[in-house]
Amino acid sequence: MISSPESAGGNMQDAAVRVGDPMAEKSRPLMMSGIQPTGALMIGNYVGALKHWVELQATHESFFLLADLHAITVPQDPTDLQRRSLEFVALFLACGVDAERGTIFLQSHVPAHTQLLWVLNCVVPMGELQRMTQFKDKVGRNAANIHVGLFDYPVLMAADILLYGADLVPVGDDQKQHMEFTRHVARKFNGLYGEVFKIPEAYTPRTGTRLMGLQTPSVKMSKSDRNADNYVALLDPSEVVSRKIKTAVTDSGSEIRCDAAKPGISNLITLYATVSGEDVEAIHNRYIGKGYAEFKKNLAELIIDFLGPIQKRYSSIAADPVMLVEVLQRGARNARERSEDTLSRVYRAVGFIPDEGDHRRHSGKRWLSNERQAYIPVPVTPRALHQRRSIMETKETKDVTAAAAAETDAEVECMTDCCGCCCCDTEEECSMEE
Ligand code: AQP
Repeated sequence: MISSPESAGGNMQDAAVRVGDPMAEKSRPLMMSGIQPTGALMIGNYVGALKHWVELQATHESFFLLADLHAITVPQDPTDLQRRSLEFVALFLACGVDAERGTIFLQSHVPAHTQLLWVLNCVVPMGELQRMTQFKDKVGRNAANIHVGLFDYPVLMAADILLYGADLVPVGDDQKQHMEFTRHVARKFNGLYGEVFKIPEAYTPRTGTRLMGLQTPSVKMSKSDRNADNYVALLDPSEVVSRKIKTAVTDSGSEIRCDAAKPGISNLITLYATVSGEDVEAIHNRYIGKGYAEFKKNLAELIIDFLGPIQKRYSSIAADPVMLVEVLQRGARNARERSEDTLSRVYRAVGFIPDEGDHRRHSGKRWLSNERQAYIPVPVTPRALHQRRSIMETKETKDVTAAAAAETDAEVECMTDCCGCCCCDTEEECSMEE
């Protein structure tokens, strides 16, 4: 069975690191993940993200991002966006995310995200962004409203992750390409300016990481799908869940078996396996000789049983908006502290003069308006120096520039063909052009 809020509480009791011990927190690996406050938080988001947040918070220092800056890459009603942001925080807590142990925060409360975005924008070639699957997909869905924000989305996501020095990023299968892009941008920046960013790993367990639409199983289940029958929302009442599962698209025939030629029933079996924790093979065996109607009835019951405790906890948590705002304020303070540290290293690496706050952070001393104090040395590797010279196209580095251009072309080529050389560690891992 997928973790319920109760089982999440159990993990908390057993965990070796106790709340309120900041030094112990910082010695753990760091997990960073985010969700946009768009649409209705649904079971795909739980399976692809929240479930892992709850599991990993016991072993990782955790940053949970409510990506409201990302949310406005598609038009949002301002009142709805505010309401939904608080609703999502309440749902995170109801699902077992622990605001004492981890940091839950709003992206718009932490200016370093957009500040780093700008620096990374000056490193990322346009061509790489044009090839992003989600960009192409969203352009298809919002042909009348294609703007720079939508295009730049993966760079902001890279900034979100790199600011916190994340070791691990739990994402659904749909976000693997953006994760690979983030790793690529980090390597590129480090190559140019020195080892500033940690290279994060995506965390995407194999089973059930991409649920598909109930009515359109060829398209991934999405929380802002215009057709609400395509997903099961975490707050759907029981009768709505029953109806959505009952009317979910199945395929011709009656066999309950995963098959590439039967995306409808395969998706429902994946959903069943994820919610029950059972093997797909065990489900196949149990339903031999049984029909779609019985299978769907059992699946609906399973989901209703799973959602029940979450909805109950949500009702009491959502009744206390003051507490929710406090969670976000505390989260913003933590996130600002951590992210400003990285941003100041980035700024120094690219050659910006440190400001007063930056100076204090690095030397612990009071800022004096003395020019010498402004120049905090930037650690530079010979390789970074070499690459930067090649970009600046000085006379003596003309040949180097040509070599770097050829390398960039090869890199772009690699992304086009998705061959698993420069933009990925292994061919299997490469998802730049899924
Ligand atoms: N169908 C899915 N199956 C598994 N995991 C999924 N996720 C989303 N859909 C599925 C995971 O949930 C998190 C939500 O990320 P997001 O809000 O940043 O945006 P998204 O990936 O674009 O998710 P949606 O649900 O499709 O949102 P809308 O419709 O608003 O764009 C991510 O970890 C994602 O992998």
